[in-house]
Amino acid sequence: MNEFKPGVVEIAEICARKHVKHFVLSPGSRSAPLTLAFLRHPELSCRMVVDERAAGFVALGLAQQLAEPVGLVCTSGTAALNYAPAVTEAFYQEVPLLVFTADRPPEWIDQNDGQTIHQHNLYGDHCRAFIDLPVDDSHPDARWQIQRSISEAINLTRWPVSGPVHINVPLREPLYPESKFVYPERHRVVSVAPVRTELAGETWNQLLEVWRRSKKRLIVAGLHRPDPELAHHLGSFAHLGAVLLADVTSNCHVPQEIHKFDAILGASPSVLQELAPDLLVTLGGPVVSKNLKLFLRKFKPQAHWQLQPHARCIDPFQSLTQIIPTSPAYFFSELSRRLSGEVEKAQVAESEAYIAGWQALASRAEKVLSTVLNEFPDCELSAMERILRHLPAGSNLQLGNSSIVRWANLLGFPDAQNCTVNSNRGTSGIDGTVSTAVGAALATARLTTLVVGDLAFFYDRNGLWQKDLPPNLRIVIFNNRGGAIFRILDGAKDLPELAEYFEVEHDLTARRTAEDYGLGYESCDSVAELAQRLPDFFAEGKGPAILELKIEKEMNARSFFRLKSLMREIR
Ligand SMILES: Cc1ncc(C[n+]2csc(CCOP(=O)(O)OP(=O)(O)O)c2C)c(N)n1
Repeated sequence: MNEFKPGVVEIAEICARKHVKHFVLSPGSRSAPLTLAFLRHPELSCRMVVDERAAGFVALGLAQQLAEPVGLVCTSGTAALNYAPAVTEAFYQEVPLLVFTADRPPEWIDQNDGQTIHQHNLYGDHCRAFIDLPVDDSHPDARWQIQRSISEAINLTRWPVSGPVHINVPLREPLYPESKFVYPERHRVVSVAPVRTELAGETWNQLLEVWRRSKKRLIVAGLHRPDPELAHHLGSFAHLGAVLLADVTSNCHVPQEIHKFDAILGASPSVLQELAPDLLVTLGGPVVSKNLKLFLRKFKPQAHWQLQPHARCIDPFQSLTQIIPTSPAYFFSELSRRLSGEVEKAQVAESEAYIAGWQALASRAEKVLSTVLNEFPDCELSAMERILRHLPAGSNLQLGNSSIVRWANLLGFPDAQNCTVNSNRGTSGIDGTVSTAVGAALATARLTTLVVGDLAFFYDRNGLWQKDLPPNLRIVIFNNRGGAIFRILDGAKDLPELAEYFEVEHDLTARRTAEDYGLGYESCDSVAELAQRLPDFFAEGKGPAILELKIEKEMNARSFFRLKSLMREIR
């Protein structure tokens, strides 16, 4: 047995046994035992990120891609507070994080000792669980408590709903070992057997009765991680007789989905009334489109089913009537199996008018978008359109808040592109965009492109402070010299304080940041030039690079209001 911190050494071993293999560490003395135990474990891979706020988001990006818990380790005090934004985002995005914060022993709290704060339940309700480990690990029972707590913490990052779990680790001096660690072999761990929830036949009968009775069936997919099984079952979507609206962050695209739905939903209330669903089925997390939220809140369905593995009433459209605690993949495969008989085919015919109505409007929305793109070749919508068009198939796209993700949602993806999309829409912060993209790029060999506004980029520059930036990372900055979103927000746009106190106008460029952190850098002044540069920018072997588009806020606002007025005329 290790004489030095045996409990901590066992924590590292249990993480390895339970497949928590990636750790993002930040420097500190109090956390040294944890840092060394993870670093020296032969099966664990560790990365050092100095700034804990950035570290938290790097871990989030890694966990998003890997779909497995990623560990974080920091020292005590304000270091731990700096994880709060990423922990909160992970909570709402349902991304598994295992957060270790080192702490002073409890008797030292409030004793004017350095980096000592109240760490009990530090992230409040934004964690799946908080676990305070015992300070002394010499007694076997204390270690039994530590061991089962770590198993439990890892289990809770995934089950029943993924998210962050906080483990606070009070540590006494000495903090630096004098001898090598000996990791216990094949340590006992507690695992949770995977389950697949299926609905009883009687429940299906009740659901199918509602399904058949409803003529206007609408399926809305919000933020969701890529799920090949779900994609496969949605592939047989055509015969369900329903309309699918897939948010840009849903990773749930099928050829039959209604493209440009965000633009359609900018139409006048008399047009939207025709689109009101009888039955709404939702899956995934938040949706980007404000038009969609307003539409569904105004034209409430008679029934609204949400597919989710827990009983909490998350009801953003104020219409929820039924939680269905199965996986979306199971739900759609079983639904299409049960609807594949002759009788149901007749039902499809009945809902055809509803589907055709959406499709007709989709082609009109397409024309509206083309008009704006032609009239305003140098707006951000146009820049986003070029990026989406040039994005290599199968690559990974990270979208910044707030106008950036909205432009992408308005445009949608060309069918065959098969890209994955992530955006921190759990809380829609601008505070971890760059770091999340760095984490995502580290986790995959696929090209990972972040498209981000200038404020969000400069806010989170520390995410680029890495020993080696991943070669597959590309960053396109729409630099409109401030937060242009405020110029298109009713209320904010006409304020005399707009430029200085909302947009926060500035003259920064990313050139020196690129130099500091070792990224390639190029800039351009027009969307046409951007489009010319994109093929080379996306080329393999180029290495991490920034492409900064300098663009006018005013042009953006004008194009947006033109789009808004044209959308209103869609009929
Ligand atoms: C951490 C955080 N602080 C403040 C905000 C409020 N906010 C939303 S968008 C935005 C401006 C973003 O500017 P930029 O990144 O340049 O994008 P643009 O508005 O130009 O699209 C701000 C400050 C936020 N979402 N998150």
